[in-house]
Amino acid sequence: MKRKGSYSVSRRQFLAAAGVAALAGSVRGLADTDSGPELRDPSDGLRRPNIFLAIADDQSWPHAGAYGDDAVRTPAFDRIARRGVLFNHAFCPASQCSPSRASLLTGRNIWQLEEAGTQASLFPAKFDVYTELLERHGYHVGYTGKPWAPGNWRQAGRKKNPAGTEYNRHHLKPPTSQISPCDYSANFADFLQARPPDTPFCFWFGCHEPHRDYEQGSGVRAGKSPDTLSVPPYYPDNDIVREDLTDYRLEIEWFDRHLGQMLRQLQSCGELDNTLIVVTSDNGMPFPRAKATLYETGARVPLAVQWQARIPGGRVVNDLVSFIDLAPTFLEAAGLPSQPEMTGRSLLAILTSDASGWVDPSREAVVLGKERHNHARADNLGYPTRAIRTSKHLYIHNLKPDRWPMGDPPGYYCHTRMTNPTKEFILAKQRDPDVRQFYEITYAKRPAEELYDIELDPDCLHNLAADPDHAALLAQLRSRLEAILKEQGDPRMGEYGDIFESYPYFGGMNPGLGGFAERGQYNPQFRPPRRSDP
Ligand SMILES: [Ca+2]
Repeated sequence: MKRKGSYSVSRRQFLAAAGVAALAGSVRGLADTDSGPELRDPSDGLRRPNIFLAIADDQSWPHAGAYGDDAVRTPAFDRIARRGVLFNHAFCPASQCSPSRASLLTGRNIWQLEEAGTQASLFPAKFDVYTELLERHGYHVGYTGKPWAPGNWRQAGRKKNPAGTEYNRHHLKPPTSQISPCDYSANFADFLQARPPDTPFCFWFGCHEPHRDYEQGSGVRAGKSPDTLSVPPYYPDNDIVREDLTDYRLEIEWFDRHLGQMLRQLQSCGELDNTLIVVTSDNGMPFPRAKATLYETGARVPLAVQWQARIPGGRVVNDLVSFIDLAPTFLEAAGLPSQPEMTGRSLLAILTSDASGWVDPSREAVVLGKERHNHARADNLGYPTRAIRTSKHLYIHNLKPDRWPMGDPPGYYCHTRMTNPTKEFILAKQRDPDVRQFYEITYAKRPAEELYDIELDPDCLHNLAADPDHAALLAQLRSRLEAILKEQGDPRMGEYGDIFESYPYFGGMNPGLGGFAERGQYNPQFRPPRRSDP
């Protein structure tokens, strides 16, 4: 076996992590010839792997070619899925940018992250992140595009963004007025050039797309057809919505194009084989009943993982996995000890097996949650909610059902003030009898409990919580969720759950909502009493 580079992982650790499956993966990788030049001999595998995370901003499952969506072209994602493992049931713990990214970085759920469990707040320095743990163990760590954001890490006592050192120097002329000018792949080249010799790297490609705004009509102007996509049943099927969904897909394609360029860069510098590549999205699409909800389009995200030197490819895995599993996976792959404060469990055993389908029987449920998103209600209140998603059902507990789920009318600013034609159409026509049903399911108030049969009702349209035939199941999922939350120390299960409402918000404040609206300040009304208080 040829070897090169530094060998920081012991042979024992390597064998434990990879097993005989590694060889099978290498052979399959070399046999796959769809990407040009022959890959280099991966038998130098005792080096610590590079860790490469590509994270889109607001892309739902199943909006990628590998999942069967013919209306979006994602050749780079699809290639990773073919050469690695495609996860069918991957979930972000919170359907929001910064809490979801904080969970990914720490391996903890949002109710275990204090301020960082809410959108655009602080990221307390006491929470270890995998990037810094790898950096302390000799990794070269950096990011391009969108890191942990939005939020304030400086005021929380951190010296740099939790995603690593910034590489955002290069810009290009983007194909639309609303796509970021960040030249992600040129910045990745910068990062690779800055790497000391024989040093493994950990890179975060945080694409700004397909987050809103979109240049309206850009998808059609780029040659995409709005006629082939399927419109979710909770939106009216009309030209406005189809155009919006087409513009969204164009931005997914921009993400994929840069991903493809970075894979070629990895290949040309000889690092493709020994890089653990993870491609996903921080939360679902920025549309009604998707982002900032715990329904399938909000919390279920694409996930494909490739590590040519170790992972047998060409597999589809149905286990339910969460972002909190990624940090433990990265640490184990790098040969670092597991961190007891991380709640997630490493996926490495699944990845290095040669199994498909449901691989680990214990992975049959994930828990999800959400606290405040944007400034969208009086007193800057959130819409706290928790959920458990099993292989068959989704149970959602809305903790404050008296509040408006997507923000107070008339603005419903949970989805910010950005241009959102689908939202604007539904709100403008909400009294129209043909549109009312869509308003009811996207913006109206929700009951305290929701229960959906995902196999029969993947769009989560038929709430079974009040159905007597499902009463036993409802009670079972309710108590199971509560037990997990209590075990994980969720403040919402205790006396001072409203502490989440006190956390500062550093995003834009919306005028006219009333009550507390101080940007970046704690709301004293919801701070729990100090221990010394009577
Ligand atoms: Ca996002």
